[in-house]
Amino acid sequence: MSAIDTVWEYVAVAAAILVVLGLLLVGLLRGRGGRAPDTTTLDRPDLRPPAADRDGAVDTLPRPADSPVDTLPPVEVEEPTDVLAPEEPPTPTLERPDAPAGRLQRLRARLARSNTALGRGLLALLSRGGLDEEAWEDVEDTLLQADLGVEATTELVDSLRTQVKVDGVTSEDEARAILRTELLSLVDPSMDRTIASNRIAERPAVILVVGVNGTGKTTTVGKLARVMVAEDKDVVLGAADTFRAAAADQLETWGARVGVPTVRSEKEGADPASVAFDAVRAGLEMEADVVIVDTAGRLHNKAGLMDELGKVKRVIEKQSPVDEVLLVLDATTGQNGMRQAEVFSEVVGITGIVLTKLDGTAKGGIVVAVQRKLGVPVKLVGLGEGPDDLAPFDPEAFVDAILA
Ligand SMILES: Nc1nc2c(ncn2[C@@H]2O[C@H](COP(=O)(O)OP(=O)(O)O)[C@@H](O)[C@H]2O)c(=O)[nH]1
Ligand SMILES: [Mg+2]
Repeated sequence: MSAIDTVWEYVAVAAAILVVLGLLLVGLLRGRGGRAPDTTTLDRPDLRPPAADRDGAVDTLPRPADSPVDTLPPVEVEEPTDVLAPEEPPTPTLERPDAPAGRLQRLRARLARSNTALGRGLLALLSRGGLDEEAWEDVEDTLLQADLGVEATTELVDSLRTQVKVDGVTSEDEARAILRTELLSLVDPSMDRTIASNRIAERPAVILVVGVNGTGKTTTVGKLARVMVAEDKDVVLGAADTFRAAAADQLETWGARVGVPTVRSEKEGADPASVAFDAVRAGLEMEADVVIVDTAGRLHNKAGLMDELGKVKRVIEKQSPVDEVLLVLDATTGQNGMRQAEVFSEVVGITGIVLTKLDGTAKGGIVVAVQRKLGVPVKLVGLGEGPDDLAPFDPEAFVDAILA
């Protein structure tokens, strides 16, 4: 065989290899193009917990692994692990709320910050000793600015004047001691601030939460559910603010985080009274410890308010008494909030006040003013937007925070 022949043989073999490679490549590309549509019909694993899981409350849980599946480019069937691997395990982990007992301590600094204006101002004035008329007027102004109200301010100033005259106050410590006693008696530690949250005669306690829009009702219901979960109570929430679907979603999210079911209507504008009724019935059936019902606050006049809240309460009472009606008030709204409080208390009997946003105001005096006006105690205070920023109101801790 000549050298030329050998070269031709090599060329022929190389050409054959090239042809085979080319065919393989075409086949591969075809296969890819042809099979790609199949991949979009790949069954996505159902990541949601079983439907039986509490009225779909879990639907609103954040699902961090959601996006990879939807945005992945088509992938060959041969490599399904790429599609399935990034998913989270299906069971959501529930949060463990802080125990309420330790909270006021933790939140004290925050409360103190907002009220230093009041405490510092008063202490500075009083410890000067030998106050003249002008200085007493300053004391009065400081108290009025803190929303203590005219009546309580007059009482407090009269009493302080007497004591300063009798005892003679020259140091900040003496001033603090007198102020502490006086403020504490104004806040009235003798009031019963417990909240109905235990089963009563074989049925859950029922709490109705009312107040004007934006005061913090839904947030408070969510935080309160956490307080009760931390105390090992079985809680059911009722989303009777049916005006916007978002309101029920908001409540449901709060509940889902701590494994508390929310009874709601999927229909915007559903009858709030019937949602409240269903929530209480669910609480009875589930043998819950407490049912907390959130309401709407969009009511513009007293007649509308009376109609809606009155009906919610009456309809609930067809199957269970309402044990607690909590009025939520925004501490930053001052005298405006006081007027709202009066209207609400005329429409439904209020058993307790929740004062929210106390972290954002130096007007802590509103505690005293609103208790006097309505004759019911402040039971809870909101001290921030965090999930555990709700504390049982403790008069001594409150006064100490003001004078810190
Ligand atoms: N800083 C602060 N914000 C609060 C507090 N309570 C509620 N909020 C905020 O007030 C706004 C209105 O609350 P929401 O519960 O929706 O009010 P609702 O309309 O009465 O149900 C939200 O942005 C809350 O985060 C609080 O104690 N402190
Ligand atoms: Mg709300």
